[in-house]
Amino acid sequence: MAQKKNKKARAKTRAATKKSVRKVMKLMSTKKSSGNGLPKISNKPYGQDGKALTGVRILDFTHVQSGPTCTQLLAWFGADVIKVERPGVGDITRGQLVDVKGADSLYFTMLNHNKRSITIDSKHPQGMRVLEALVKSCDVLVENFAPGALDRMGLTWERVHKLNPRMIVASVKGFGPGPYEDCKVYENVAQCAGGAASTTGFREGPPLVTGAQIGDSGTGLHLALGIVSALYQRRRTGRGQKVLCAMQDGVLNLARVKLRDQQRLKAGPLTEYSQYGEGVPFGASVPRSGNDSGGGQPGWILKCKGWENDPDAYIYFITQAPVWGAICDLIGEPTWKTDPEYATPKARLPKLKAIFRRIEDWTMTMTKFEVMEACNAVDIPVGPILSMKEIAEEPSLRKTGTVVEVDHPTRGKYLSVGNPIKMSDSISEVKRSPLLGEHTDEILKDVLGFKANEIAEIKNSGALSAPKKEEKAA
Ligand code: CAO
Repeated sequence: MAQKKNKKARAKTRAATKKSVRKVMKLMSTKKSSGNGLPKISNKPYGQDGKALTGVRILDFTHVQSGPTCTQLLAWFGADVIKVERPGVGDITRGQLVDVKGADSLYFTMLNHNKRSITIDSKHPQGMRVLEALVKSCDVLVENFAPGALDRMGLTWERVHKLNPRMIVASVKGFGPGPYEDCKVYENVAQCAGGAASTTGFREGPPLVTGAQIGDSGTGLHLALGIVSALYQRRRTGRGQKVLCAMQDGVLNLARVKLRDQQRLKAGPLTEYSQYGEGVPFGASVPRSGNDSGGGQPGWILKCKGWENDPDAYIYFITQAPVWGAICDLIGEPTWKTDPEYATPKARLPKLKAIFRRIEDWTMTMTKFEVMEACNAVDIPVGPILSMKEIAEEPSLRKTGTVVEVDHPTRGKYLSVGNPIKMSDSISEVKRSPLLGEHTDEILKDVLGFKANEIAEIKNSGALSAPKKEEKAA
């Protein structure tokens, strides 16, 4: 009796899901909608008519950081993200940099919010049966395996496309086609190969990588844009496509101003680099520019009160031309406003180092926040160097949901970064990351529609668990 009831309930859920997917598809179909090919304007209050990606289902075959960043964003925008993980182990980051024994690491939890987890051994025939069912019922497959790994599993583009011609297959790889395409790549490899490291750091020192994960999270962001664009194109063409983001390309895109400067070198020295003012000749490649600003407004990091003991008591100070007069007044050098040696940006270029030293004499008399207050009052752009401690405690970031506190059943409360992209009609809630395989059963039943005896057969085969467990049909 209970079994019959369950069966009925599942059939009802499946029918409801199919109905709501049909509704979304109908709305997405330009032919059937009204006006300019758009549906009627919703009369529901903003933030209460679903989310941007409601109705989109993602087969999330990502691991470590680059891919998970991408699928986490899609999940925040309302996509149903089903993370496929290797039985028993899961995403390797679950167990990396562990701070709470026995709990998923912050590395994992902070990159996998709002997702569901299913464990599948993709190399097991029954595992492939489940994966193929997922391919048929999802809109996008996202993966960032080493080159060739997906093909070796049997999920070549041709196979996926045959199973589901509407499927978008989105990949992060270290390099695009070329001499390095078969290489495995991590964050810092990409920062180096994408041109960022050679242009970061001080001229006298070695290349430097940055703490911002421009290779991993940066490429994940690029991939997310590729995916939503492909979903948009699919509304017109009806078919899926491959989306590839190479980490080298993503980093280079973010370092594009340095390729700009590489070409400017032909026209003479880069006058806004402090090296020019110091009389140091330029070589054949863009040099490391320390804390020089990357644009036409010179800037530098200056000490503030307390710098001797606080490694973050510094401020980024920009000598923007239109507020030069205000800077001179603030630092007590009013004659610099009219002195031809200082009055124009061109005259100042060769002596920027000395000018910043003079400004620093002033900034050192105040805390970074006092400097910020004094400068902002007269529109001088400055940036306090905020430590991660200060960011974690900043009330305004908590208020906007950029820093959020999340509760987790095994690790307790922790801080995370919420969705940095704020939308007025698609409001993100941050939900904790899934436990390994937490949603295996509900995905098999409710998403894929497997019957109890089929689920038992799949489970008994060992394709979803490690070590192998015997289970009987319910
Ligand atoms: N069931 C069975 N096998 C699975 C599986 C599952 N659910 N999920 C993964 N595997 C297998 C893969 O099929 C692969 O097996 P083969 O090599 O036999 O084909 C194996 O696990 C390892 O996958 P991998 O090579 O991707 O993993 P790795 O740890 O050796 O390499 C990384 C990691 C990140 C270097 C590599 O995946 C890569 O270069 N990815 C592309 C670039 C990228 O995203 N880098 C950023 C990582 S974040 O810093």
